[in-house]
Amino acid sequence: MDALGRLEDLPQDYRDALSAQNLVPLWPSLRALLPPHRPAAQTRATLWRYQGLRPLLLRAGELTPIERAERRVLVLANPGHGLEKMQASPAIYLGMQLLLPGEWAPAHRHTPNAVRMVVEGTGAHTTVDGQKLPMERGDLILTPTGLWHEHGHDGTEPVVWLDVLDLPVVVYLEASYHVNGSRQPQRAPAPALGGGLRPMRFFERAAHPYPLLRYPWREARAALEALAADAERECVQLAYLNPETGADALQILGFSALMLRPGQMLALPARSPAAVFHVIEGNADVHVDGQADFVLGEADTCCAPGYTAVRLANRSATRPAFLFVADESPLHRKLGLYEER
Ligand code: GTQ
Repeated sequence: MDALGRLEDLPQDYRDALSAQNLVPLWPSLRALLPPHRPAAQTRATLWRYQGLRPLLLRAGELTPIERAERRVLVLANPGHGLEKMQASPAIYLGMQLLLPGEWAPAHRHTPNAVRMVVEGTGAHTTVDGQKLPMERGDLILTPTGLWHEHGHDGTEPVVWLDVLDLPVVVYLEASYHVNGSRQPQRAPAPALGGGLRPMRFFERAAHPYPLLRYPWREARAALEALAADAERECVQLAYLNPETGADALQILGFSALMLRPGQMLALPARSPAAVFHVIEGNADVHVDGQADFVLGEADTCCAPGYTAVRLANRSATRPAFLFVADESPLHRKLGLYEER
């Protein structure tokens, strides 16, 4: 088949006439828009080492008071997209946020959804929709779209957490905005949910579309260890779900916790969504097919583009490894684009 015509093949007066009427010929760009067999990804397999970013984040604590930052965050940006885009993948934004003892990150709400994965320190808390949620290492805390949230810190050491937002896709949709608010009145904590039981009153359905906002690591870790006791089970992984609906915890990005047994290797199929891996405990090797071999230590974070096979390995012979995984699969499934190869 003949190669498609190029822009340069067209006479300049014709190109100028098109531009003057905001028209563009398709054929010179057709192959770039619709490449053969697999997408052309800008997302590059990228590793962000905690030991590298931590001193810079603490220095931000000295350089910029919280009042001048609102959220003191260093963004984990993917160079394939350009650092200024501040995105890890097409739909995932990652940031490491620092809150120092006594600091207060004031209330706001915004259209993008956020989650926090607590990396280090104790004594901080996030108040989401009036519920004060303690932040302990490894906890996953949801800040769904539109809910008020503010962060405080009653402890004595710096607290750091990983923010995961669907910001890039919300920005792309020109739907990203925020509203500032004042300190939220605190409501009683949400009733405990467990074993499929929830307190109720006759004639009243829970109105809250997000009934569970905090997933304590203590519970997730114990559940992973219980799953791992079944030696037949190859993939020891738990999805963070909405306990009332059984759907993904949030609408756009998906979240899970994964355990690698000592010495375990786990081959993940190439899937259309991009994914992020963050080590909660232990060490993990992450091989991104044809792109990268990363060795992740505790609190390290990496991303892998979509349509790419990934191999995870725990080289420790004695210690399990625990990973937090964020991916774009809810979005891909809703759009009918989800694929496994
Ligand atoms: O903590 O509310 O990393 O609004 C980016 C935007 C964190 C937050 C981020 C935010 C927040």
